[in-house]
Amino acid sequence: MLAEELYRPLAQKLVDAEMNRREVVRLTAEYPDLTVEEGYRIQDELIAIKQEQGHRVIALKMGFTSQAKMKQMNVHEPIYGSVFDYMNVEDGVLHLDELIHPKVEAEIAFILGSDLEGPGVTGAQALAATAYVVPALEIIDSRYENFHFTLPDVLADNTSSSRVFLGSALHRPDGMELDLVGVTLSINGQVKDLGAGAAVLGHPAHSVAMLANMLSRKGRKLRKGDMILTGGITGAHPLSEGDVVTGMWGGLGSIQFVVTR
Ligand code: OOG
Ligand code: MG
Repeated sequence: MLAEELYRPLAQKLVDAEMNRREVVRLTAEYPDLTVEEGYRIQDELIAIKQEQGHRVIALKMGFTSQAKMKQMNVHEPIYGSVFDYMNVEDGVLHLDELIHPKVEAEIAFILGSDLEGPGVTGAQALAATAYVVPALEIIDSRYENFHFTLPDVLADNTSSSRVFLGSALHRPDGMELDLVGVTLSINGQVKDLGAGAAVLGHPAHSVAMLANMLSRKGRKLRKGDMILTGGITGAHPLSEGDVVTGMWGGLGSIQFVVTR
């Protein structure tokens, strides 16, 4: 069991790694018995540190909700983390100088129109509670060396949260078949990856339901107005200076950004 006094310093170590843009050795190298629960407790400390610094959570995110992501990172269990205000990029430019080894992945985000409280929330209930959906390109940037981690490590590291580009148009989900929405992810005009909403647990609304159910175990619930990133439909792709990245979603529009130093 991880000693009580270690949660804060381990969270601080990951906050520092992000701020200094320096990768660190995964926590399980030193603490091989770290559990999933302890990983979430370090994440809670990390969120508290950021909030003390004046940052605000703008979205929750699910991870490892598709085969593409689970296979790529060799983690086979859905996870959740937080996205902060400073991570939201609105000028279409990703600055490599601020990051370690960023990768991009295509997702669908939900914005709730009513509260959603587990346990036992279904995909249909999650969809009924959804006011809008919006496409998202998520930038993940593990603070760990070579992007190598185990499940407890990536939980402690706030699920590699780094940046997010959101589509500019909100779409009502009514009558939309989000499982059948096709997505392409292109870099410099070349399609690097593609998929459909169904890649995410059969339907991205299942990811929102799962999050509500996971949070209920901690006495938490999702609230009206909350935004949820439902997880990568595509695998994550590394980025280089000069790249022009384009995500296109059937019926939801597109997002483009450029990568600079
Ligand atoms: C962890 C974050 C996973 C997703 O959409 O599956 C994630 C990682 O892959 O580094 O954001
Ligand atoms: Mg993601």
